[in-house]
Amino acid sequence: MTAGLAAEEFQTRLSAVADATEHMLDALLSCAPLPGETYRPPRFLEAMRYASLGGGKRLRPFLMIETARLFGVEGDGVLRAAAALEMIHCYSLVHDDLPALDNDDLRRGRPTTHKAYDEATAILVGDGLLTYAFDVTADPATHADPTVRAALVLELARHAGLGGMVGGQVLDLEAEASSKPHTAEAVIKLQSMKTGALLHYAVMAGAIFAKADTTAQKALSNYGFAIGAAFQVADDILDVEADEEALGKRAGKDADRNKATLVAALGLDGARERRDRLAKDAMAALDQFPEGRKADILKEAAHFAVSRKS
Ligand code: GRG
Repeated sequence: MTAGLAAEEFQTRLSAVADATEHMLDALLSCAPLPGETYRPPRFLEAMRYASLGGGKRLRPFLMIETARLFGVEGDGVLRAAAALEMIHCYSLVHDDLPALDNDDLRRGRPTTHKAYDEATAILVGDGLLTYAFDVTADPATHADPTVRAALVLELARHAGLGGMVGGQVLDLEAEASSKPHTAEAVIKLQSMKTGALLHYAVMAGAIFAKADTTAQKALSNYGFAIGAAFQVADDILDVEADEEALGKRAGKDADRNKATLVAALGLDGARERRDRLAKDAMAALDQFPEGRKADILKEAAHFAVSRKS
């Protein structure tokens, strides 16, 4: 496959996965209560839908779905697991935008959830999405094998919680409040948790879902770590280089807030160099997959993670 063809196929697949994720989220966030639920409060459901529908690149669902597809596994089950992951991602964005955290007015080119509704609703929207993500992942409709479902739930909790995304957010807040300069080592660690953990889970969940063997899981884990790190350095660089309209959120805010970024720790050129090296590492981790196993599309995802404009 030529590089140009892979890029074109990547865009087609990304947009197909984004549409499928949108439809799955739309169906999951319908007003009909599930067995065991009592009632879904309409205004609150509308706010949960506002926070999760109609925007976003859907890169995490894409990585999960395409990783499972490497092993010939596709369908509604993996799409449900992917939509659940997107719910966790959307919850993190809603909470991250709150006045107590980043205090942002704009997300995905629209008012943030607490601006469109109110703060209490936005906090509860995050809680609702977080909880529902585990419901959807653990539901037998997601995978027939209970050991796979249990493994997905465990990995999701480990990547999203205390020692993963939430822990990374805590380190980020501590770094922001500190007057000491941010070392590259500290920034790399916090970014691997805050942003990298969900991207790593996306890849690992695809492998777990498809019951990939240990060697394949190891290679995919290396890919997941590298693409997660590359994605966040690219984000640090975009915050400096991109304009707000393209970003769909406020630009230049990292420097204003003494954020622990790799641009601050390494300078713009150093951050660019690291970004490009990580993208190469991510692609190299996939070299062990034979031709025809569709690894090219995941390689292209690494390229996208570092060349995107938003
Ligand atoms: C429990 C208070 C509380 C917080 C939850 C807020 C939080 C933990 C974690 C923050 C995680 C976070 C917002 C990391 C930033 C990651 C990042 C670069 C997000 C943007 O991802 P994209 O570009 O966004 O994939 P789209 O809009 O395309 O989905």
